[in-house]
Amino acid sequence: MNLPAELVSLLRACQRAAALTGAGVSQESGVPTFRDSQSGLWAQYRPEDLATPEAFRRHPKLVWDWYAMRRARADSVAPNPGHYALVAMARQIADFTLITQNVDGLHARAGSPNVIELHGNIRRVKCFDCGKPAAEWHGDGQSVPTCAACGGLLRPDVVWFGERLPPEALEAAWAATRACQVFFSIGTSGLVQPAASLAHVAKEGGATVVEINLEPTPLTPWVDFFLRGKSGQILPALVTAVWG
Ligand code: BV8
Ligand code: ZN
Repeated sequence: MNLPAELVSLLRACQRAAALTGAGVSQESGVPTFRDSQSGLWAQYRPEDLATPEAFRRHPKLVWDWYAMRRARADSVAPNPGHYALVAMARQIADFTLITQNVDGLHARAGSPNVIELHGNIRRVKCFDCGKPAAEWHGDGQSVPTCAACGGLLRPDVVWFGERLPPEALEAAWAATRACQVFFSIGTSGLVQPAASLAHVAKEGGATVVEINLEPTPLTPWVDFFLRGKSGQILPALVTAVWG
C-alpha cells in the first residue's frame, strides 16, 4: 500500500493526535454499518426510526429486541486489525485520544484505554424513567425488563437521536480535538452531529486531518490526506510504515 511519505514523516514527529471512529471500523469484524441495509427482520426499519426515545415509547419491545439482537452480535464478533492498529498507535504517540461513535465496545475489547464513547455503549443498560444503571436484567423474551428501583422500563445506555451526548464525553472530545496536531476520521460517513463537527474543529485548530474510508464523504474535500480503502488494512499498514 503506497502511503504518502509526507504523512509518514508527519506521524513520526507527532506528539498529539486524536481519532474519531464510526461504524466502518467495525465493519470488518462483521458488524453491519448504519448505511448497510438492515438484515432480516429489521429490513423494513431505518436505524434513525428505531434509535429514538419516541420509537421506544411507542414500541418498547421492538426497540428493546433490536438492541438485544445488536448486543448479541457485538458479543459474538471480535475486534479486527484496525482496532488493534489503533491500540498500537496510541502506544507510539505521546498524547493519543480515541473518540468513537460506535456503541459496540470493540475498541475497549481490543485494548484501547480511556475510549471516549460519544454515543454510549450497547452493553450498558439503564432505566428509561429514573436513569439508574441496571447491572443485570431478566428478559423473559416476552416483555421489556423493568427497573428494580422504580419499575420503569429498561433501555440501552446509548444516545438516541434527539438526545444529548454525555457532556463530559463531548467536552473531552472537543478538548483533545482542539489540542491535536493530527486528527483521524476513520470509517464514518460524517453525517451525524455533533460528532461530525469534530474534524472541522481540528482543521480550524491547525491540525492535519486524515480521513480513512472506503469512499469519499462530505468531509473528503476538506481533509489533508484521504486514504481510500478498508480501515482494517490501512491502519496496520500505516502503523508499520511509520513505526516499523
Ligand atoms: C442531538 C447510538 C440535540 C444509537 C447514534 C435534522 C432532523 C433531526 C435531527 C437532526 C437534524 N439535523 C441534525 C440533527 C441532530 C441529529 C443528527 O445529526 N441527525 C442526522 C441523521 C442528520 N443528532 C442527534 O440527534 C444527536 N443529539 O443533536 O441532541 C440536543 C441538544 C441539547 C439537548 C437535547 C437535544 C444524537 C446523535 C447520536 C445518535 N446515536 N448511535 C445506536 O447506535 O443505535 S448515531 C449512529 O449513527 C452511530 O453512533 C453513528 O454516529 C451514526 C452512524 O454513522 P457512522 O458511524 O458514520 O456509520 P455509517 O454507517 O453512517 O457510515 C459508515 C462509514 O464507514 C461509511 O462512510 C462507509 O463508507 C465506511 N466504511 C464501511 N466499511 C468500511 C468503511 N470505512 C473503512 N473501512 C471499512 N471496512
Ligand atoms: Zn428506574
